[in-house]
Amino acid sequence: MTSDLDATARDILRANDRGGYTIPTAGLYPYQWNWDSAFAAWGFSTFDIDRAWTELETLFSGQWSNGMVPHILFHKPDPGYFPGPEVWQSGTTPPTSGISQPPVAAILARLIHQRDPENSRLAALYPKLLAWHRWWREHRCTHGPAAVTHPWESGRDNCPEWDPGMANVDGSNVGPYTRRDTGHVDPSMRPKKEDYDRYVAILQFGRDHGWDQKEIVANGPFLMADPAMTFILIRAHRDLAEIARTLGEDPSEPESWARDLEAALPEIWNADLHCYDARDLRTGTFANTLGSGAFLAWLAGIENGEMERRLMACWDAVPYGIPSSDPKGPAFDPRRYWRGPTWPVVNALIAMGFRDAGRTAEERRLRGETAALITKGGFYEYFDPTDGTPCGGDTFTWTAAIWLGWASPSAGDA
Ligand code: 2M8
Repeated sequence: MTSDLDATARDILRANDRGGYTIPTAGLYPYQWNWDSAFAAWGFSTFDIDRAWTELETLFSGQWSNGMVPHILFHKPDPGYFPGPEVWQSGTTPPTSGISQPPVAAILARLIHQRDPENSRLAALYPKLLAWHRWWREHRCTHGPAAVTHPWESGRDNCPEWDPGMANVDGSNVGPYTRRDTGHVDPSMRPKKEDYDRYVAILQFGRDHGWDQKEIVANGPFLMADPAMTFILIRAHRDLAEIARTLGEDPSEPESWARDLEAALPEIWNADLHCYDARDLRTGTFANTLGSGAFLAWLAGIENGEMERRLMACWDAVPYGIPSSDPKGPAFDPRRYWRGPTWPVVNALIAMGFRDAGRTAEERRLRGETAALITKGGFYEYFDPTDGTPCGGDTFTWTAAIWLGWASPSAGDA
């Protein structure tokens, strides 16, 4: 069964296609973003499988020689976004940012390959995926759990989990700059100026050290263990191992990386919070805040009763989707970006965990709530989980993609 909304979602992907890559939404995000692009590929795979593979191939065209796949690829100059290529100074072709983003590509490439098992394009991507996952292992998992060196690397830019690490970043000397995001959407839905000053300060440290990964991890202004990144990596390493098996390659390396991350989970278990929690690796302090990071435990197949009671209470506190921070917590801000809103894209990842664990009721509930948001509000970037108000950018690529791949009735139960 297809619907008008399926047609609209396909139109959004086509309209945001810039020729081999898809921008998240015109105006606000005019370049190729890493995890947005992997979701775009999944969306394309429902109606144009060749275009899906091309999306992933273009993403990997930005891979650095050290294996990192950057969080933004600046294929064509666009003055509408800050910070652009002249600020990051990657020195690469195409110019890119200097940090990465959640490695969901292997998770989604596996799903795309299941739709197109005879296609050899996955085989060509495999060594690139493996090199990227090795980069995560060598440069972000040095302390046990996966760490991020910039809030933008997490993809959950201003979530409350980063507050303790950000408090120690000096943003007072970054010099003048002009934000562009607040010209595209309501500023009350965006990170604040003090956040941006610090984002720029962390960027400047990396750039001024030639994006030397060892230096950034050892002495950079921000280093926090991220439950979300840890869970995403566990899942992505396992899916990469499955891809390896399918291709007749040796799966042992990604399998061992997944096991090592699982063994490190006690380091991010916050017993007072009854959940996994972000932790400042410079000070050892927990964020003491329940956020999307904790919910992604389900994506990695991690379960325990104590955590589950806590997470379900948090979800039950709002009618629409999983909130990006605890609705009863002091930081909850239902329309300010990653400080409370529900994100269809995160809901889709959590639902993959539900589905794999045979938790049909939870998967259906989350799918139904996400579908209701999109049906009523449109293909927005994210939504207020208390009343469903659409927020941020409109005609958003990853919302259209997860509609086609998961939330639409036409995607089915399988
Ligand atoms: C948001 O992040 C960018 C910086 O990378 C921004 O606000 O300028 C986040 O929601 C991120 O997860 C997403 O990939 C990006 C594009 O949709 O926007």
